Amino acid sequence: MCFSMPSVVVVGAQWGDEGKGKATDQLGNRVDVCVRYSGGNNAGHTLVVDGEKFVLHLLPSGILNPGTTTVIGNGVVVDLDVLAGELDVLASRGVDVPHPLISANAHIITEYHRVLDKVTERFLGKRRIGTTGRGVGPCYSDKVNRIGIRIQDLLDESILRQKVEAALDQKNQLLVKIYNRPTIDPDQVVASLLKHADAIRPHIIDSGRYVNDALDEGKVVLFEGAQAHHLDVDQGTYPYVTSSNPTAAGATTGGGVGPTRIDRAIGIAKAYTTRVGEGPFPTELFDEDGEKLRTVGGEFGATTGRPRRCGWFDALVVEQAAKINGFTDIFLTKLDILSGWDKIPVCVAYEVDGVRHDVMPMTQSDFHHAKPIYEYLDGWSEDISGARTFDDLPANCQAYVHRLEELVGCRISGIGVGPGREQSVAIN
Ligand code: 2SA
Ligand code: GDP
Ligand code: MG
Repeated sequence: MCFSMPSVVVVGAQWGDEGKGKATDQLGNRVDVCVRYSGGNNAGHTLVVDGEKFVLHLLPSGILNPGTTTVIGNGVVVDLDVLAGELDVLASRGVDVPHPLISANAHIITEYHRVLDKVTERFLGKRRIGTTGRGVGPCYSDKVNRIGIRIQDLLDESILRQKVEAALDQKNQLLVKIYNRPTIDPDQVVASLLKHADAIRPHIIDSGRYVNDALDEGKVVLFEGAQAHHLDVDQGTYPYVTSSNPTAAGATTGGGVGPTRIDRAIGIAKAYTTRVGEGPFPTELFDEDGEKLRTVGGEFGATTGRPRRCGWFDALVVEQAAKINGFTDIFLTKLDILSGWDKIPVCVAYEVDGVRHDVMPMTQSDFHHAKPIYEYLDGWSEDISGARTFDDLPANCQAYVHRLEELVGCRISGIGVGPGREQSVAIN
């Protein structure tokens, strides 16, 4: 991937797990500051460095690059136990990384958020969202309800206590009366948060000022998205979405910068499609092709281990993401997984109740009825994992990339041909 811009945002173009972690890590040696701007430890970002695999949930994916300072932005929700655990795991593997800087305004996921996430999903039954159960939705709800706990509250025990008590007032009634669960003790919650205060305190920053100052000094800043466009609470397949804004626009609110400060938006798109959790997915496969994609692609949740739903590339899904996020270019991942099919179907339109749609329909009802209309592209049999230039790719593989480019209306500037940091093809 060529990289000539001072600030860039990396956004998932489908329903997540496109390989954002790898792309972020790969850009790392040219990045001074890497900022996670949305989501929490629902994310699972996989990096493979010198054959060693790391799955990061909360730590920004730039953390393994020695020259990169990492920031957990104000738009992130932070589970302090998970943060400490991730740093411990890296240390136990002999990977010495500096503690990330953390926004004073980032919100904290507490025990009651985790409990509420799980009991709500159980309560919803067939109408469940299929969340990761990490407390992310309830934490963002409290943020919007103005009863959230923020990182800066760790600096003032009496404020922290008051806020936890206020937040638990209603929740304890809900837990007992609606969900038939025991109440949660505010003192215990406060103690579980305060045990992290000493470790966190030196790293708390005004992240908006920090990132803008870095840009003023000419530093290269990368904003790392979690989840993806179609899981965005505003732009995605609502209600089957996460509770934050993973889109490029989310990098402004969640990273604390104005829109004029981001020069480039890279969409990360998988060469086929996956989704984990509930919600519509027009190209989903229920046959042996779906099973083959899952097995060969290793499509299992990087956080929960859940099998991912698999299907063919849906050009309408990626075209929509490219348009709304203003992608300057796309990095196409996992093309190596498509070696070995005679024909590769690509969804080029939908049929909805007898009507053809060339772009994603406006309404949820139509999208739920969308049936894919496929174009069948010629496949290739060669193993492409060793390719490093576009010319190394078989002709049919090159044609697949060019056709996707045409369909989504955006330049493909790089291709992933394996999980390793070096397994990429840059296209100039
Ligand atoms: P939540 O937990 O409230 O954010 O769940 C709401 C929906 O968002 C989906 N979601 C994800 N989809 C893909 N990947 C995610 N991260 C993990 C991974 C997922 C895993 O990297 O594999 O391990 O299961 C992620 N996080 C949230 C979720 O499935 C719901 O549809
Ligand atoms: P993220 O959430 O977008 O960072 O993606 P995940 O880490 O959840 O899932 C992507 C998976 O694909 C991980 O196991 C990566 O190691 C792997 N991966 C990323 N890019 C490629 C690629 O180009 N080829 C192959 N074979 N695997 C890849
Ligand atoms: Mg993931």
